Amino acid sequence: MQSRQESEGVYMNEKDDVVFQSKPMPPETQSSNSGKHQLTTSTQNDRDVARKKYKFNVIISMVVAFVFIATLALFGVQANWASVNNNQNIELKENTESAMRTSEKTHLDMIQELKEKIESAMRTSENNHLDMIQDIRHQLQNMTRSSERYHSALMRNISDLANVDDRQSREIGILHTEQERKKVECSKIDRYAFKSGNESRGVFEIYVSRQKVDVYCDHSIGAGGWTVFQRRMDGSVDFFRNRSEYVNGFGSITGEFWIGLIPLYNILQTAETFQLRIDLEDWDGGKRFAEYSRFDIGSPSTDYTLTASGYSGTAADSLAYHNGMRFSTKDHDVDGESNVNCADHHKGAWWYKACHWSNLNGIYHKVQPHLSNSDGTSWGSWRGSLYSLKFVEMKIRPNT
Ligand SMILES: [Ca+2]
Repeated sequence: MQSRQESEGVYMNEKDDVVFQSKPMPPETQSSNSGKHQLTTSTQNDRDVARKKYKFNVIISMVVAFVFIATLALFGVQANWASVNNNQNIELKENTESAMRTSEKTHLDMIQELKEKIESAMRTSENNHLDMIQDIRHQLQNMTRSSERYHSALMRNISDLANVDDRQSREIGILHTEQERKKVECSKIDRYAFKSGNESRGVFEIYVSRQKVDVYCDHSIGAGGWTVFQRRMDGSVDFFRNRSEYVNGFGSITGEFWIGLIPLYNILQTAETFQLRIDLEDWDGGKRFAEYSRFDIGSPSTDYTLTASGYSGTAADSLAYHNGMRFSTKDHDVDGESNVNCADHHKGAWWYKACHWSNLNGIYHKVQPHLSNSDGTSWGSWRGSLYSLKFVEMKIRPNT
């Protein structure tokens, strides 16, 4: 049996390639060519080989085609699966994206809502805080102003007190020791401990302004214990002096003297209340006295304002007129007469008003009556203001 290819004829060229001929030669032509028998046998083999090659090639081609088709099919399935997967992925992606968009929108809405709430709360809180801060600021300003006023007033008071205390401490001094506290005036010391004189009248040692000083004690009157703070007896001491001299004292303890406003004030601080006695004597040998159950002088800041009350005695009261007045000197006019310097006009130093009923620190005139401006050592209620007394002694004693 011949194949279709045999019938149509196949020839090998010089290179043993299979050549197909569209019009094969007729068999008579081939068989009639006897001279070429060997060549014919060889050609037949070649044809067999060619057929085998052809079959092989056909098989290979079919296999290749099958493989190609199978591959195409496989790719098609894969493509189809890929397509399906791709669609599913797209759908999943879209769903996911949708869910994400929804979630994102929800979160954004929630965030926006929270943000608005926080901002609202912050605005409210801020307003409240601003109100509170403003309120606190006002309160602080008020407190600061009050504190400043209080501090200013306090500093003025402290300054005033410091000035007074400083002046008082300078002028008065402070008693410290037990000994100092015990021997502060004549009623506190043994009348036989005199330095000069005798147990009735004499010089004793006490502590005034933190220093030992001699005072003159009068134990001859009543129960004794009088501390003498002023004496006039012979005109040997000038009493027309300035404030500082009257503050600190001057004169001779056994003669004429003024103990000093500060020592006097200091002694007056040693007991609750003191009494005052004034002994007077005129040039005719007459003697009178005036006693006051309450006597005191104020601190330096009051200019030693006089307190004298509870008069008794024989000389009548020439001190009541001066009660409550400040102590004036010729260089320190704090009297009650605005048009006159009483101390200067009446040549003394006293609790002048306008101006006096007594002037026991005035000029010691030895001829009476003197006619010069009532400037003598006068006690008006006894010998009048134009009479200068021969003897004057002022003394104090604590009330018991
Ligand atoms: Ca005056």
